[in-house]
Amino acid sequence: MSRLGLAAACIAALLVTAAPAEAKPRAKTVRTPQGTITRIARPGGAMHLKFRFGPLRIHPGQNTIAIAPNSLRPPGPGWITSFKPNLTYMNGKVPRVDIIHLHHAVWLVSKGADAFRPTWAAGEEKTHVRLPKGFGWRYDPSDRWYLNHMIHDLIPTPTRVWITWEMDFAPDGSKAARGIREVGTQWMDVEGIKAYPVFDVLRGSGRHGRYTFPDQAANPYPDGRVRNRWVVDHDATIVGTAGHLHPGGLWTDLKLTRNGRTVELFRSRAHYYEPAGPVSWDVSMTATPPRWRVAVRKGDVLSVSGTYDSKLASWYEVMAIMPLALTTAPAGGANPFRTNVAVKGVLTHGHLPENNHHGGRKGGALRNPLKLPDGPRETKVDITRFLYGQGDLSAPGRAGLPPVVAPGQSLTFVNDDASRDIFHTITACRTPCTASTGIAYPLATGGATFDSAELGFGPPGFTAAANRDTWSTPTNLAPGTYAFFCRIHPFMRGAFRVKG
Ligand SMILES: [Cu+2]
Repeated sequence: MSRLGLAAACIAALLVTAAPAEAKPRAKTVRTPQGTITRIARPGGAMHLKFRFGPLRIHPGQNTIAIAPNSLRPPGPGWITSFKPNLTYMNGKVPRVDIIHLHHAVWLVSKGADAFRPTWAAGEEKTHVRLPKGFGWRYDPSDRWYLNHMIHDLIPTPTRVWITWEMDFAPDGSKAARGIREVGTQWMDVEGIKAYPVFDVLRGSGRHGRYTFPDQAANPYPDGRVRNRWVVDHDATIVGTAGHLHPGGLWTDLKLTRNGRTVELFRSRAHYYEPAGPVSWDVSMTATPPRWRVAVRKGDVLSVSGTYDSKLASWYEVMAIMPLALTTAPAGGANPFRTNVAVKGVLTHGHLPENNHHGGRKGGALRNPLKLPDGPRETKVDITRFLYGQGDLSAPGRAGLPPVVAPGQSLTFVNDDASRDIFHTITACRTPCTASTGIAYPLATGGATFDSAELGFGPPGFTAAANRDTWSTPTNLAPGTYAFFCRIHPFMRGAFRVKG
């Protein structure tokens, strides 16, 4: 989900929940086996809640998904009015995004006998959600909460982290809770509700350097079930939304179709602070402004799409999600066929310091594969302990020379680290692919477009793993030297050569 940015709404923003409150004497922290809960009193009997879930043990190079019951919740029945996720080390410091990456966390809530529904979510864009004044998500102590999280370690070093989130909360009976109208999260995702809802964007696909899923996909839903739509089942008001994308993502769109007419409701744009453009997590999404309300009717069809850059690079395993905050309480709302509701959104945060390491600097220690002599003729390369067994650009001597295959032949990579739940990829990168690693480098920019997917194993449909540990290079590559990297551990670089 990216992570996933999200759950709907607006942001009056960062200022509202900023740090000074911590110094107030009325903050009270409770420790539990699952983490800590800090309660800070606010006017009108409201409270600001801070949760730290963990500590979570992060294994070397992990990119796995976990799901666990979540007992870190408000102290009693009431209303949740904002949500702000993050990730920290044990000392409270936020990890650099090129080292530890919050791929996603999704807060799943079940009420009574209902199924678990995704209600809030976080991705590396860390969208801060604040419902418009007067609305809240209902919390009851009988609700069950689960947390689905995917934390990605980009280096071979283990560590420990907390997943953190902050909520503003109005307990029942408090002045702050008076008149609050209930909202629910309607999850809108181009891939529907899945544990790992991803698609690929290949360089050169789409039109004019942009690709929209599912609109421009040849066969977006092979099983025939259209997943990016929801038929509204009761008259309601949408009070907010914001999109979630991965690097390369430009915007998500929310549209409504009624009686054969379709209208845009909102475009959530990715605003990149990244100097290299739309290529990294140095980004913030726009959310709907606080007064935005759209009335929808039973039978309306809502749909979402995600538009990505397809000029700069290929983008693998990306997402496009756009949860809505929806209420069935009287809340008015514009008729989108009479009023243009697709207004400009509001950024949810500025540049974050954890995104300061962009990479791409030349002159590092890696060997330039274009200048290296031929390595041995090989049919197979093992990947062991974060090292491509032949042709790794960090390897000295003969081991670092690019293995050679004849035109029409292929080279097979085997990920021996898969047995330790470490996934690797072989992803084409423009040669020489030797610049420094950061959030914006390397990218999938090879002259040839190839990608192995994540070699490794996991419960099918639940993880990023391809459920195989081998991959063979395409047999149609022209003679030349091909550089590649691992998308999961981008410091890993290698090369091979096609030569008669
Ligand atoms: Cu790797």
